[in-house]
Amino acid sequence: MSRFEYAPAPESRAIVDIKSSYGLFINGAFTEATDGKPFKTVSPASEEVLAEVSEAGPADVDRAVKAARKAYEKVWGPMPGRDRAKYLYRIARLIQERSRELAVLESLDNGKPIRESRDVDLPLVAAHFFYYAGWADKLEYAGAGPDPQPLGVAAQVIPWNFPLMMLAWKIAPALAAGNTVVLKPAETTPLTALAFAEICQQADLPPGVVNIITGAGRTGQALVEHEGVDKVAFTGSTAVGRAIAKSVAGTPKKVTLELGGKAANIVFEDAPIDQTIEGIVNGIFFNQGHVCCAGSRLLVQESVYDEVLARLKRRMSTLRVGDPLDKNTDIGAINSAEQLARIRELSQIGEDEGSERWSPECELPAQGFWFPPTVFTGVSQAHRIAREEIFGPVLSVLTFRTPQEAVEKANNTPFGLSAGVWTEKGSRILWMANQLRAGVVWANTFNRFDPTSPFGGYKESGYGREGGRHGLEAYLAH
Ligand code: TAP
Repeated sequence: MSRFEYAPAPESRAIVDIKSSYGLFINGAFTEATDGKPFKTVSPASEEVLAEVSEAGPADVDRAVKAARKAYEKVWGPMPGRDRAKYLYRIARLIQERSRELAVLESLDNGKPIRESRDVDLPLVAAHFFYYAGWADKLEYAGAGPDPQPLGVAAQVIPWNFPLMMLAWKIAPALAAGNTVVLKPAETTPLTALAFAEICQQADLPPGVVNIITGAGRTGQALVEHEGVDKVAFTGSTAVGRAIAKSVAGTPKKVTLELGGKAANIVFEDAPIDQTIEGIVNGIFFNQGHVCCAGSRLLVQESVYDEVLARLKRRMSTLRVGDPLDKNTDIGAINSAEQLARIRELSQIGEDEGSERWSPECELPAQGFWFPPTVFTGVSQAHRIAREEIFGPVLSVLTFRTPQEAVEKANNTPFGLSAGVWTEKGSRILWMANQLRAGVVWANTFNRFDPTSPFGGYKESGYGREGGRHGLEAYLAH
């Protein structure tokens, strides 16, 4: 595969104002970390250092939790829901106003194509705040009884794949329900969370209601283990989720975990073929496959296997990999060198275990972290690429003959976050949706999100739901 020089699109880069260094956002102001060292955040597309960011140590975590506690007790908890709603609406509008800039910042720090951050992430982020703003004065209908009460201080730890969207999923329902928050973004993608801190200032949100502390895993650990925290909300890997569940066991803290996935995307012989091919591509190559609910296991009915594969490969050959800030880019950069190493390692294991690997001819930039769209055929259920989350643009294809066999194969995973079904038959969609052990089942579409829909997993994909009325329950005392 050839490599070319990467030159970021200058005109879009110009609309963001990235400072050379950032402090922590505690009690409504940016402050220096007292006991951590700064770290660098880089653009994964160019490896350019974007900014230096503070690492919060235990004393900083303590300051942030205390600020959140004070704001909860003195201001936010007692505030009438209709007044909390005003702040949330204001935040939603500011996100809309700054959405171009936030989309560019997200693409720079994360590596995702601007078309996705601009047309998917940012509209959903704003929609999430609008949606939960509407709930703030209607909590008695949230399903937590006639007199729902907030939990207190929420510790929220999020991953790098949808930095601002995961922030919105966490912060909007927590604030609507009357909680205050301390949020830690992922180490590789802190910049949009810090821009969100500025938005909280612009919105005149009372100090301490939202605190953003940056850092690596140990900052997250210190935060969730802090005894001043009432609620832990985590999105990330199953391994870290398990460690968090253990660390809070025996404490009064309430926990929700959104963890990994290995979704089956199931194609029946009567599926509308053009739409299905687009759905397969969107299912696995959206956001470089850094998607917990990615359709990473394609199950194709044997009778249409040859046709689906041929058309999928043809479509994959048209995908453009490269500059995240170029509006024509379909697949951006892999978020970090570590993630790239993991994708490479699992892909090599796929070959070693006997699956056939295919990628289209594709030029990759010389600097940065890149992986071509890849499909593995001849995959069996025992192969690691069929069982483990790769979290990259890598699709494993398996086949089935009967709907029953499709269900058995789809459910043969420790995960249970999402699944997709492609068929013309409505009765089959309903039957499959009942049989599949997955929190979300998409029919003739994939990776579709909406703030009104609950989202979350079965089995090792975690517990609790985010989105919709159910997303509020996680932040209310029952
Ligand atoms: P993780 O390594 O689990 O990191 C997630 C967050 O937890 C990061 O902010 C991380 O900090 C922090 N963290 C790491 N160790 C911690 C600890 N011991 N205690 C508390 N916090 C800790 O996952 P990732 O690599 O960022 O994200 C990829 C994973 O997230 C995938 O498995 C994916 O499936 C899952 N994911 C799930 C969902 C849903 S909705 N189910 C959504 C997105 C992603 P650092 O980044 O600084 O290490």
